[in-house]
Amino acid sequence: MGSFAKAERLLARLQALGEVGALPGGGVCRLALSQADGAGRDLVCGWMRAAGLDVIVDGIGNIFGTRPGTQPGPSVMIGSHIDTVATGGIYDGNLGVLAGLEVVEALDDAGIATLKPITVAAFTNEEGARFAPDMLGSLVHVGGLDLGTALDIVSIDGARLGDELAAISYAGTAPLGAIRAAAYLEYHIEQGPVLEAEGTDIGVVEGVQGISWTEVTLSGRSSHAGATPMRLRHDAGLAAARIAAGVGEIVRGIGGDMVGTVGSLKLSPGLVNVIAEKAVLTVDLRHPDEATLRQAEAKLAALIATVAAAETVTASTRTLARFEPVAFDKALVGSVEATARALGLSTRRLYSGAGHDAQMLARTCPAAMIFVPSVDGLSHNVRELTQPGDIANGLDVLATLALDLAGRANAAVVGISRANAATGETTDSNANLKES
Ligand code: HGY
Ligand code: MN
Ligand code: MN
Repeated sequence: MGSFAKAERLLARLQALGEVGALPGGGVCRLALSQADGAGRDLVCGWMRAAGLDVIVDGIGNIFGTRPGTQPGPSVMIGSHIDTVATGGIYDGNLGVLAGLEVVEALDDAGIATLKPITVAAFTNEEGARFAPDMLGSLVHVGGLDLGTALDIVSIDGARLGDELAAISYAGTAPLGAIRAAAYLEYHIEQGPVLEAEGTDIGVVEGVQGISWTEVTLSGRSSHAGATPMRLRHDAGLAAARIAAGVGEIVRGIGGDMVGTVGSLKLSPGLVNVIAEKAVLTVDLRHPDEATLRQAEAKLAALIATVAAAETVTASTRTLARFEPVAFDKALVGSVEATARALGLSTRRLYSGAGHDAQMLARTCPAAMIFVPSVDGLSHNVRELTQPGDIANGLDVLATLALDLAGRANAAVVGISRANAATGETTDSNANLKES
């Protein structure tokens, strides 16, 4: 059945963008505001401009490409991100941005004018892997973090965000919030095992679980690994290991949907025969229920205090990200579901385990997400893969729903020019402009 959009061009662009920052052996590394991210941005902006979109960049580097509608006013926004983690795949985020581009180009190909503008958005630093917090660009876009504070954030490699943004020439001049969205759609891979395990085509995302990122710094005293009796040690390494193990116990103790991750753990001086004087580790806790997430955070704080006392080290913590669970607009979620089913696709509702820009846009307009299956439930892994047929399914849902939301301004005519897209007039004199 399908839609007016076709997956071939989208699949080719996913591969082409995946070449930017490609890792030997597969996967991609385009950490936010790196040179590779800059090159990826240049490629996507080039495609947007070639498609005739009006491209603007705001002060945090968010990119917006707009196809005009016949009526001025808020856009139907289709967005996601093109930055990746260091061992990322070619689909996470990129799929949503490039599918949005495909939708607007397919509208052109079909000669369809829309009432509302359609804007394709690529938000800065969604991953948060290099600069915390995650979903930073969309958070600034919706006014959840002021620009000055964001520009002064320092990365895990010691760089200032504003300097890195300028270094890749994406410190834009467009005012924040310049593009207002009437509705926001984000098409994304599930990044988990649910859809594949159930053989379901489309995930109808009801919301995003709460996220809590904490950086824990433990300070002890370095001394000789052999000559120092255990009773005299201030071993930051042992304390960090005990906390990391304790996170697993807390999470398993709460059970259910609770997840917790110690993704980064650095010891210094980090030598085989030196008791670590310093340890810095990150703890990522998530749960769909805010009260349960807070319970886990309280247990973590108690664990840190207990271990620090037992190992006679000092502990300090810094919150890197903290977002409460977000429920998407019920009516729009229902439209995702109805659109998918009308296309003959199977659906199931679920909450997103991963964070997404949609959870920020949801603060300002109805937002919803479309998920497609991840092979082996893998993401944030160079083996990330979603099958072409699944990508086509999600694109059909996105394209159909986006057109519904934007409203059709004309019957399909041949040869609509970019200049006339805003009026719905045709350049093809033979075309019969039928009332739509
Ligand atoms: O961390 C996340 O959930 C997302 O990948 N930024
Ligand atoms: Mn993502
Ligand atoms: Mn991600």
